[in-house]
Amino acid sequence: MFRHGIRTLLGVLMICSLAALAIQPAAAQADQAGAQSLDLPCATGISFTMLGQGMPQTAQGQALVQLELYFAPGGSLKAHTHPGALVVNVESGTLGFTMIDMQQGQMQIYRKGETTATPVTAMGANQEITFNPGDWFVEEGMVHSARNLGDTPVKVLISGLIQAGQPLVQCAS
Ligand SMILES: [Cu+2]
Repeated sequence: MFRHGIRTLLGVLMICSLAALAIQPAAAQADQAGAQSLDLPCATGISFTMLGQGMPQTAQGQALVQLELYFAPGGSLKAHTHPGALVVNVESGTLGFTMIDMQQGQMQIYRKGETTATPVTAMGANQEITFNPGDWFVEEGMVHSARNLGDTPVKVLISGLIQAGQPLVQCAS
């Protein structure tokens, strides 16, 4: 009788844990499996997976890189720069992006399905821009910050041409 009670309890626990797995966002969990966490003073809740990299002969001293970057809910990258130009494509979640100092850089923004860039003059410094899946942008040289605005993970696909041997993300002091 007692043993039967324990078996029933175990059965209930197993069903509960299966149900818990079923309600998790399966795609986001699977994509981030094996991701490396980005350990920098300006990074909170950020991880990444390197997808590929190479050294183009036509761009001496530059490395061509491709990676996926993940922002956990509440995750952010405070003021930082990159040592080159990046194309950033939002694959899932809602990303907030703030230009802090644009003096030496460039930024081009394309909304999902659009073939012409949104004029950057419409965006002031320290004004947060929202990006949704399908939106993409080119960023180069400026100081900026980014954060997850939603309660699901943000996944971005990044292709970059950066100075070889330099860290991809550099915290701005
Ligand atoms: Cu950045």
